[in-house]
Amino acid sequence: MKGQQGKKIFLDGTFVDEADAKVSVFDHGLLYGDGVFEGIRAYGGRVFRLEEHLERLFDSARAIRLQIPLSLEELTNAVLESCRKNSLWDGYIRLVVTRGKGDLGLNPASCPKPTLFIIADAIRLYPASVYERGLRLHTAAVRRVSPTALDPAIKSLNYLNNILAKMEAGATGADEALLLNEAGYVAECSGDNVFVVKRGELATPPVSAGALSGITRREILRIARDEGIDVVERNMTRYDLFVADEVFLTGTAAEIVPVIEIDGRTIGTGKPGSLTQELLLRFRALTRSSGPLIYSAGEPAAAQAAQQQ
Ligand code: PXG
Repeated sequence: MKGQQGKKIFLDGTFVDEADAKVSVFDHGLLYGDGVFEGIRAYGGRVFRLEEHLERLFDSARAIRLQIPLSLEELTNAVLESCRKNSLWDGYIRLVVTRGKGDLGLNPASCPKPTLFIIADAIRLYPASVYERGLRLHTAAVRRVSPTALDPAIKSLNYLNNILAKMEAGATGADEALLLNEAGYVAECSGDNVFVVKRGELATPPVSAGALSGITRREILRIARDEGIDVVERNMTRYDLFVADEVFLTGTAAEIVPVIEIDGRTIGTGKPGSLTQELLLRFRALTRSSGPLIYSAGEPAAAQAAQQQ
C-alpha cells in the first residue's frame, strides 16, 4: 500500500500520523455514505482552483444540511498546511466531511459533530499509457442516479452507482464506464465529464443531464471559448459519441484523457485527436500558473518538496 510511512493527516482540527488517522465505525459517513468530498490537485507547488473546489464543497454540504465545522478561510489554510506537512509539490488532496459519529439508524440528528479530514497524497486514475494511446469506454447498463433521487451535482460519499458502472466496464476489458441518465442521454463517466468534438465544435452534456459540474469541465469550456472554438452544452446520445471526430474525458484526478473506442466502435481516427491535445497543453499551462502558493518564496521546504517529486 502507498504512503504507509507517515503521511500527516488533518483530522478534526489537528494533524495526526496516518496510523492514528482513524474514524469511528459509528461514523455515518461509513454507515450510510452520509457526507461530501472534494478531490483537488496541486501542480508545481500551487493548489489548482482551490477556491472553486471549496465553494463546491460548501454547496454540496449545504444541499445535505451538513454544517462544515471550519470557515472557508480556515479550510483553505488547512488544505495548504496539509500540503506543507507532507512536502507536497505535485499531488492530490482528498477532503472529506462526514455527518460524524452517531447512533445506529439513519437519523443525522444523532451525530453532534461532523468528521473532517484531509489527505494530501498522490493519485493515478489510469495507467500512463492511456494518455498516449487513448482510452476505451463501455456503456454501463447501470444508469446515472436520477437528479430526482440524489442530485449528481452533490459530490456526496455515495459512489456505489459509479463503482458498479466501473466494474461493468472493467469486466468487458474497457478502461472506463460511460453512464447514461434515465432518459438514455449521456451523463458522464464514473469519475470524469465527457466532451465531444464534431466539425470543430466542442459539446458536452449539460449538468441537468446528470453530469457533475466538474472544475476541469468548467476550465475546458473557458479555454475553448477563449480560443474562439464553438462550445455548446446539449443533450447527447451514444450516437453523437460514435460519430464524433474526437471524444475526451476531464476530471481533477483524470485530467484530460483522449477516448479512442466506445462499445467496440473506433472514435475518429482511433488516435488521440488534435483539439484534445491542444486543450490538454493549454490546460497544463494553466495548472502551473494559477492557484495559491503552498510555500512562500525561499522557504526551504519548497525546494525540498520540489526535489522529492
Ligand atoms: N464526475 C464525477 C462523478 C466525479 O466524481 C468528475 C466528474 C470531475 O470533476 P472535477 O471537478 O474533478 O473536474 C468527478 C471528480 C477521488 C476521485 O477518488 C474523485 C473524482 C473522480 C475520481 C476519483 O477523489 N471526482
